[in-house]
Amino acid sequence: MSSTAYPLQCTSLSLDALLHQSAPWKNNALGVHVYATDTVDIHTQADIALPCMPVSMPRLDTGTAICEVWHGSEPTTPGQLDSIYYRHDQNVLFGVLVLPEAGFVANADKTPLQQATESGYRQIFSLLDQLHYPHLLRLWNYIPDINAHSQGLERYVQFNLGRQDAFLAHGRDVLGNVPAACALGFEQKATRKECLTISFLAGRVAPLSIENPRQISAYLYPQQYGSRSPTFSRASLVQIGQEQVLFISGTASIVGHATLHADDVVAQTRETMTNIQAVLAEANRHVGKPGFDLCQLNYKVYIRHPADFALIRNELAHCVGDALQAVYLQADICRQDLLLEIEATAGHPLLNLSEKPA
Ligand code: 3EB
Repeated sequence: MSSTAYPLQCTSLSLDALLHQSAPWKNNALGVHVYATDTVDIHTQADIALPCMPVSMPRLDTGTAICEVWHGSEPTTPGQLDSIYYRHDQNVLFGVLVLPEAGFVANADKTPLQQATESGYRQIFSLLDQLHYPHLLRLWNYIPDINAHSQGLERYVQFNLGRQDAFLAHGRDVLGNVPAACALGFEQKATRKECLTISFLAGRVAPLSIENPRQISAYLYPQQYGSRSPTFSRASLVQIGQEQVLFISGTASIVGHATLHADDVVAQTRETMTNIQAVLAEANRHVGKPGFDLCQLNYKVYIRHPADFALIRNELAHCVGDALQAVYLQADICRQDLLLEIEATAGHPLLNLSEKPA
């Protein structure tokens, strides 16, 4: 945790600390991601007074919920547009949408999830236009039952259709200049309908979209993964004030466009880290020395089978070393044969004048 005056930071803390402890940066908070098994509580915690994205994913490294607060170095302004709750400062806009599919009726052309996705992304683009934050930096997409099929289509494919349609409808690039993202699934519970849940960071300076030379760009994946390719880049390098922030998208054991090591979770972990290393090397071509290093990143590790947790953590510690900072969540990955996905973030002063974060 740190309180240096960085223009964009993410601080992790418990729900209790978020609600009850005071910290100077709380005045500068933009919004929060809450990963917790029972997110019912969170919906009723109106006193958070922050855009809050509840994601119902169990944490595997400890039993407790984790809150990740995005904050800057100046007070923020709140607002709401349609389904989006947002806050912004001069540099960045953070927003959250929770979209029930029940609000949409299946028709001959589009499934409810596809419509919910398209509607959510259209709302995001309208907000960015209205508030003049034209550039999407990073998106987090959480999709109920991502691996299931409905109306003859895999639900992740439905999501990709709706997402790309919205990009095209707003005249946005679907090749090259696209934001960093992740797309994970969680279980639809019998007792409560989970919702398509999306959060995003947008800014005023265009990010640099980074690709991985070991992988085909996701926006060029062949049709076997769906008639519309996923609209995301492997990473985005963003300038925010005097800081550079690197958002590495969800990364998996994919080389070219194919999944490797379908039945070997340790090999998938190693391949994923080789991919992250390759993305870092690409990013570092655009960053002043010394550049980003594996041991500076904050990782989030999505694991399909909880029983694989220890194997994955050990392999990751082996790749990164003692400085490893990671949160581990149980989640569904968008391809059935992927056993894990890892995303990461790092900040870096543009000038070496600023203090280093603690
Ligand atoms: C992959 O590389 C793994 O659809 O937004 C990773 C990051 C993945 C983002 C998305 C999907 C997405 O294809 C899956």
